[in-house]
Amino acid sequence: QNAHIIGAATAFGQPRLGVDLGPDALRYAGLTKMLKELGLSVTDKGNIKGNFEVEAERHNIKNDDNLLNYDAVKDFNTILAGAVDASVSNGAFPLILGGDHSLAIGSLAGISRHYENLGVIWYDAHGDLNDSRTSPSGNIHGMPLGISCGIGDADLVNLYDAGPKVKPENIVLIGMRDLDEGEKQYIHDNDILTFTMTDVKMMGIAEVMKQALDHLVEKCDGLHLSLDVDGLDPMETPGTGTPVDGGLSLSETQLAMSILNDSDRITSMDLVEVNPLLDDGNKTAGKAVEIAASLFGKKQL
Ligand code: DIR
Ligand code: MN
Ligand code: MN
Ligand code: MN
Repeated sequence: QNAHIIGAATAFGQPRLGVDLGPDALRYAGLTKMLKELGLSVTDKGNIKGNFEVEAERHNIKNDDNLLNYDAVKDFNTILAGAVDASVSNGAFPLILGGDHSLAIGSLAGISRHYENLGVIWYDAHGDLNDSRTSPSGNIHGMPLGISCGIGDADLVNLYDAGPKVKPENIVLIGMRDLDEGEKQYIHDNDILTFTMTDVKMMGIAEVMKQALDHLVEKCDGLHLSLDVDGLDPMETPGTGTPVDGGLSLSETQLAMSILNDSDRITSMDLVEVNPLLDDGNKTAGKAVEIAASLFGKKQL
């Protein structure tokens, strides 16, 4: 299998600079070497970058609809969608490195062209199902899954291809512990299969992953994993912009990833919200590389 590493070096979806350095932090933590040791052929497509002048000087401007860095997010994701689409067209597995989670607008837009029923596993402390009315922050990294389902700003919903990219019945949320009221309402109204941290602790992550796969494998023709490192506990992954206590451990996440590897069904991945400027050394990127290793088949014995 050929993996394409696509660096999505954006910080526009939230206010803190440094998450745009996440792709390079993951490279320095040994991502490519690890993937090659697992037998994959790897092509690093380099970084898609935001405009650094804008990032440093004009970062954090809101549009009339309270959306932060709206034009920058839209332009960035249009370019990213094209790169991801090209990788899938070439038969590669796109591994999209963040960057903040707003990049999933572009990754899902590029991928969804290739599937009728794209399944999405959203491994995160947050649902990322806000729109400009329900968002407490105006940060677009709290909205990409909602936008991909067709709610919110029309230009973002119709980015790259017109219309929604994902159906709510093809989504599974895992690790949830910081959902806004509007997001809870959307989850209930659309019956989205959701495993909160309480569910994970009650059932165990292995059972959660089994039920997640049972929900998706028959009806979905592709399975995208969108993994926000804040899904893990901040003791594991401190280098991230919106940490939430009470999260998944590295060992639970490794188990989750090896169950996904065993399923042989995952077709693309986002690995997002690593911010080396907030980190303890480069610890968070190191953990993220271990997570990717388990997804791509690293075994403990
Ligand atoms: C919050 C935080 N729900 C918001 N979202 C984050 O701003 O919409 N997502 N941090 O990863
Ligand atoms: Mn489609
Ligand atoms: Mn999150
Ligand atoms: Mn997220």
